[in-house]
Amino acid sequence: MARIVTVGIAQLGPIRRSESRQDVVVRLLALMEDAARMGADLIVYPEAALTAFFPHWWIDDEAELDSWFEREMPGAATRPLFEAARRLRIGFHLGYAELAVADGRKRRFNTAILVGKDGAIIGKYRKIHLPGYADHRPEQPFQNLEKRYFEVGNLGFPVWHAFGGRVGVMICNDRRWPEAYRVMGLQGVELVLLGYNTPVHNPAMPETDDLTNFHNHLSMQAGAYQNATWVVGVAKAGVEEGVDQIGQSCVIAPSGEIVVQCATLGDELQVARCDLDLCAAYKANIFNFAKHRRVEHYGLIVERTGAGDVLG
Ligand code: CDT
Repeated sequence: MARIVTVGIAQLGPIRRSESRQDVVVRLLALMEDAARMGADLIVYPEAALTAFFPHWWIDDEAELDSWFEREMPGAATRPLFEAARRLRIGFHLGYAELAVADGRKRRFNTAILVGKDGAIIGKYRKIHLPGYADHRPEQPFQNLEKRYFEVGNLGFPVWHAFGGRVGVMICNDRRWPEAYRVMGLQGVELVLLGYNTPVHNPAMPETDDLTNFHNHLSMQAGAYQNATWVVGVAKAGVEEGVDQIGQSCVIAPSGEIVVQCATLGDELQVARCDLDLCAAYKANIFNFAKHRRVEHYGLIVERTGAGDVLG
């Protein structure tokens, strides 16, 4: 019997700097209600889905910086999402900026969680590949300060048993790195979820601006095919506080083909029926890692990840 997971991709349009968490959650809930009506098992929201993407501007004041982060999950503003998930029997993926306090020290991460149909958190991922820089570059039209505001994630690339399959989470820039998919592929991943905030313009490499949409799909389609997995990529799109961000949210099959894609740059829901069993033929044949990978000939030092023996 086919293992179908019906996935809703909940693309968001821009979020204003002044928009409250409560107002954003109203938008997220409207998309969740629609997704549930359309039979979705799971709805996927973008990276940093609760606020405008604040790494695009310089913040000096620590209290102001803290105000962009969630100290608890669920918190007062996000609890309605967890309650609705339980009521509607729908899981969700949510990206947010996380402020954790450990040994009296503040730690900031770019985080995403996977929540089950019972409203309980299944797992958490903290972004590993942080783009940009930590210094102020006021000459640029906008900043890319993830290296200033976030620590590198410390949870590896976990894959969880969920929604009848093996589900992994990465965040935005991770999708450009083949090893992010491969570490999950080696754990048998069947469904990769990711959100992104991707400006059309790259101030460091403006000559590639025309290729931003192409590189988005190129990275995710290659990751899906080469690791025999579904990939779900969801954007925060449109012009947000002067930064023009791409859309193109989509669901990609293990064949590498896009099966569903958003058509706008605003809040938009699309739904795809993902048959996890489609992964099996690719995993058993062209990308049968145990049979065909030849790591011992690659000349690499390969490390264990802590998530199990990923070379198994
Ligand atoms: N949020 C995030 O990671 N954005 C980056 C922008 C990089 S600029 C090329 C991304 O990889 O989409």
